[in-house]
Amino acid sequence: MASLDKILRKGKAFILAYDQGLEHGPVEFNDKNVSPKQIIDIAKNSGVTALALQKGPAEKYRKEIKASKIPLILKLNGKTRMYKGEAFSPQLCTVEEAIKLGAAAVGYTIYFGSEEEWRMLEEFEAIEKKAHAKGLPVIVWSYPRGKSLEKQLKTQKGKNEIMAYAARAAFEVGADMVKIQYSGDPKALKWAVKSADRCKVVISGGVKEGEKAFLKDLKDIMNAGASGMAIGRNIWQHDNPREITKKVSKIIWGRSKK
Ligand code: FBP
Repeated sequence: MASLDKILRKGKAFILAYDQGLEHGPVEFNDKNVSPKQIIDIAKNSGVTALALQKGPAEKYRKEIKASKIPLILKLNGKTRMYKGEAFSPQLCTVEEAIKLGAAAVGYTIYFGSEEEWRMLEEFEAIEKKAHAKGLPVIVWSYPRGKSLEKQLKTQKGKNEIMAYAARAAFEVGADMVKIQYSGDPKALKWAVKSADRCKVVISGGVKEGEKAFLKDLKDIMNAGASGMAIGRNIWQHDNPREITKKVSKIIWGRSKK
């Protein structure tokens, strides 16, 4: 198993996600967060253990990322919101490019359940093999999606089952860490973490929420045994990103049970 040590502190991760420029578009940004430079500044000496980027920003801000000493997670696939077909996220970057950019880990989204699932599994298999041969850990953004899941994802029971399946499927295909979306049920998350076995589970931040609700979820998530968070909008869309970053770090390292 490739070591995740570079992106963990005391076994926990706080990943700052900034691939939304491709996934959602600049509609998510404002004058304070539209540049990767601003995000690197938020992450510096803040408790953040890694920054997740697409290839373009990672290449153009290579010098700043290196100087910040924040480990880089390079996302190897992605898609835009302009695309309306059955969920599919094609590979945009290789393991070799990630290594050249000094990445500490690579990330890949799999939309389990999509009609295109097999294509992502094929691409992922090649990436996982290459990355592990080079000692690079692999993180799966495990986001079950697609027409076949629409009905199941409408109920809490369905959401819980799918969350655990997302975590387990990533473990089965060789991921070292899996990033899943929280169903809102801490007991179900505990089962998802157990299902992921030796694959570490981090939770994705989601759309910007009120701070109180966001921090409450975060406490529940850490107490359920997650290994950390991979947050984007709830940090850099916050009025005071440095302040919320500190609060998140305090919960990740201060309050969790394991
Ligand atoms: P957020 O914390 O902003 O939700 O970011 C997490 C993330 O996984 C990003 O890495 C990614 O760009 C985005 O969510 C994808 O979200 P979706 O596919 O749900 O639009």
